[in-house]
This record gives sequence, structure tokens and C-alpha cells, in this order.
Amino acid sequence: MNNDFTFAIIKPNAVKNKKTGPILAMINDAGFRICAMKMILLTKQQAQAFYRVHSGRPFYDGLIEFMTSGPVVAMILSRENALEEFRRLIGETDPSKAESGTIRKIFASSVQMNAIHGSDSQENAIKEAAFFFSEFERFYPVEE
Ligand code: IDP
Ligand code: MG
Repeated sequence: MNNDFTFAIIKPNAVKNKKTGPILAMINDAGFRICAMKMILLTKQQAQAFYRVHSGRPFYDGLIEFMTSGPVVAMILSRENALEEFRRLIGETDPSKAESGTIRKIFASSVQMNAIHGSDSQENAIKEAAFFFSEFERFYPVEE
């Protein structure tokens, strides 16, 4: 049974640099199923809401500007241990500290432009997935 999912965003730098395809291939090769996916340009208000937990941090304004600078690809991904396995696949927030072979190590341009987002808890994955996708935009739910 597989009832684990996470939420991911391919960030504007990676989309702009034509890395959407290579990143999706890494995600699928790591055993994740794409359950929902869309390309969108976030409004400032949406980006602020998504990263509300970081408001007041020194990097917040720059992060909002970056995340609204171009289209992103939002996804719901499932596999066993999705949360933990996806954080492992993307690597550390700071790409200089990320392990080799991780998505951030390969595709990040800086700590801010670190190519990809992955939820940090199941609770946040549920909230983030619901923020971007309706029930009718989600496929392959829960068991397989
Ligand atoms: P995470 O994405 O690995 O969970 P968080 O601490 O939740 O990392 O930060 C959210 C995002 O904010 C990061 O992915 C990165 O884009 C940006 N960010 C975090 N810390 C810094 C920083 O020190 N400088 C610039 N941007 C940062
Ligand atoms: Mg985080």
C-alpha cells in the first residue's frame, strides 16, 4: 500500500533554464508517481501565503520576488515514504551543502534559487497540495 505523498514545486530558475524535463525524469526514476501537475505563474499574494512561515526572515522579500519571477511547476508526488525520500532526493536547502546527485546539487544556482521545493511534513504536504490543486485535479490517490 502506498498512502504517502508530498508536494513539490520546480522553481522559476529551473523552469527558465529548461530543466523541467531532467528534474521530472529524476523524480520518476526515484520511484515517485506524479499525481497532479501544473505550470503556473504565482501572484505575489499566493507566494506570500505559501511562504508565510518565513515572513520576517531576511530572505523573505527576495524569495517572494524570485518565486514570482517566472512560471513554476507544482506537483503532488506519491511513493512509499514520500516525504523523507523526496527531501533526500532534493538535498539540503543550501546547494553547497547538498549531497552529490541531489536535484539541488545539480540544478540550484544559489540558496535562494535552489531549483525545487519539497514539503517538510505530512501536515504541510496536505496543506500545500490543497493550496494548489482541487480534488478533481488529483489522480492515482492513496492505494496502488
Ligand atoms: P527548504 O526549501 O529546504 O525547506 P526553507 O528553510 O523552508 O528551506 O526555506 C524556504 C526557501 O527559502 C528555500 O528553499 C530557499 O529558496 C529560500 N531560502 C532559505 N534560506 C535562505 C537564505 O539564507 N538565503 C536566501 N534564500 C533562502
Ligand atoms: Mg521548507
